[in-house]
Amino acid sequence: NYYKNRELSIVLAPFSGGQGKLGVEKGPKYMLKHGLQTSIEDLGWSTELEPSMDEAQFVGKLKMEKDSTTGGSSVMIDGVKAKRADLVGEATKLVYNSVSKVVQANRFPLTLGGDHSIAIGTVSAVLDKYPDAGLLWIDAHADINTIESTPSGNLHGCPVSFLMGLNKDVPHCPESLKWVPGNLSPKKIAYIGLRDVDAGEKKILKDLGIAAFSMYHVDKYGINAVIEMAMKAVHPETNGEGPIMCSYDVDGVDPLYIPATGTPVRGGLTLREGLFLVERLAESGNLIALDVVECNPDLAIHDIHVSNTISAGCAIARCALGETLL
Ligand code: EXY
Ligand code: MN
Ligand code: MN
Ligand code: MN
Repeated sequence: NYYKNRELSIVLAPFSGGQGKLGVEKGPKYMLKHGLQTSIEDLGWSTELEPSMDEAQFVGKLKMEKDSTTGGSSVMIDGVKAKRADLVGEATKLVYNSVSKVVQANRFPLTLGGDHSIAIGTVSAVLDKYPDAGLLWIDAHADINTIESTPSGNLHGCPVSFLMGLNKDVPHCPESLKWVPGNLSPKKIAYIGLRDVDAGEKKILKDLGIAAFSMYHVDKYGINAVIEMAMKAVHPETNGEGPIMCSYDVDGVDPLYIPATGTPVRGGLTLREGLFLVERLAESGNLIALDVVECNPDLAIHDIHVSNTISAGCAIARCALGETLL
C-alpha cells in the first residue's frame, strides 16, 4: 500500500501554453482557495505546497489564439506544427523538476494544472522513480497526437505521444521537448472516458494495441468493471496490482457537472462515475501520483459554473486520497 506514510506535496502547475485559451493557469489558485489543502490534511495527510512556476511566468509570453489569428509561436515546418513548443518544453521541464523532487522524497505528488501538456513533466518524473508504474488517463480525448498528426497544433493534445517517444524520429521535433525521456510503454497506459478521438489518434491506439475504454465501454460494462479492466491492462502479470499513476483531465466528466474547461465534450462520465474511478484507485492502495488538469474558471459563463468546476476538481483529489473510504 503506497499510502502508508501519507505525506503529500501539492505541485502547482499553472501553465496554459499547451492550448489556446487563457485562464487554465488559474486552476491551482482556485482549487487552493476552495480549501483543498486543508481538506486533504483533514484526511490525515501532511501536506506541503510545491510551486513549479509562477502563475504569471508564462502568461506574458503567451499570445493566445483569441488575440490574433496568427497567435502563438506556431511553428510550421514541412507540415509539422506545434504551437508554443518552446514554452511547453520549458514549463514541462519545471514541472518535471518539482515532481521529481517530491517523488524522490517518497511523497505523493498531487499536481494541479494547468492544461494537460503538464503531464509530460509529471509522468516522466513518476516513471523515473517507479519504472513499472501503470498510467490511467482519464479524458474525453486521447491526447496522443504526434506533432505530425495534430489537427490543432495544441500540445495539450499531444502529451502521450511525447511520453511514448513517438516524436523522436519526426524531423523537426521541437528542440525544447528533447529532454523528455519518452519511455512510456504502450502496454502501461489505459484510457477511460474517451469520446472525441481524432482519426490519426485512433490509428495510433490501434497500431500500438493501447487499452482504451471509451464511454461506450463505460455504458456497456459499468464503471467498476472498466476501472478493474484498466488496472489489469497495465499490470497484467499481477492481476492489476502494482503502482498506478492517474492523470485526470476534468473534461472526462460530462460538462453538465464540469462546464468550465477548454474542450468540453458532451456525453461524458457522470460526476459519480468520475469520483468512483478515483475512489476505486484509493481503495486499491496502488495510487502513487495524481494530476488534476484543465479547470479553466475564465470559461464559465455563470458563477455557478466556476464553483461546480472547482468543487468537482477538488472532490476528485480528495476521493483519490481516501475521503470516501470508511
Ligand atoms: N484531439 C484534439 C487536438 O489534438 O487538437 C483535441 C485535444 C484536446 C485535448 C484536451 C486536453 O484533453
Ligand atoms: Mn481532454
Ligand atoms: Mn475532435
Ligand atoms: Mn487531456
